[in-house]
Amino acid sequence: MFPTVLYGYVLLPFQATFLVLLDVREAPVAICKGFGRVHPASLLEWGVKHQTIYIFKQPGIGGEVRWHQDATFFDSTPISVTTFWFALEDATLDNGCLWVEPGGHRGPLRERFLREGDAITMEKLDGTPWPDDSIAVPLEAKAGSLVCFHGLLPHYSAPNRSPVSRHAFTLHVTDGRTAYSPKNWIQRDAGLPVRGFI
Ligand SMILES: O=C(O)CCC(=O)C(=O)O
Ligand SMILES: [Fe+2]
Repeated sequence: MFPTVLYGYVLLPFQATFLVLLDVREAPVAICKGFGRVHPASLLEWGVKHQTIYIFKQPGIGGEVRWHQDATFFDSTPISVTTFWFALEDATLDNGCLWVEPGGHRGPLRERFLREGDAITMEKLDGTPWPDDSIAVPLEAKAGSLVCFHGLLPHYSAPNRSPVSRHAFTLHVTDGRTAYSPKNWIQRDAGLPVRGFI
């Protein structure tokens, strides 16, 4: 049941409070229009939110998030997941900001996380190695900034060994016109149906 604490994350069933606090309702729409990819028309119309997470990266103990692509966890046909990551506090090199591979969203999906009943597996799709850390670029972000990226973009974040926390709020959104895989980890039931922005 929600909320569930997972590796320093809290999965939130509702995010209206954050949307109001951050005044972000329009930002994702503008950005998705700009992407001009599978959902150019209107995120308000077509976007469906599958997961909202409050991420605590606490001072000194905040853990690493390894290289991954968000489409691994939010598969759809065609791939449409877009990540909206809001810095609730300044994210810096010291406290574990995001790192990404420039242009990496043009590469293949490497793996798919499958949930079938109680069984979870990672299906290998492509042998392309994760990028060398030396080519990654850091995305330092001031509190209140939005970092938005394609679901195929490889990204990671380093541990937080600093005395300063790095809290963030993230939305994973797919295009409601695509087929969301029934084997994705996050599934909604009638009691907690998937929702759009309106
Ligand atoms: O904030 C982080 O450390 C990782 C977040 C992430 O991978 C995501 O929001 O997709
Ligand atoms: Fe991610």
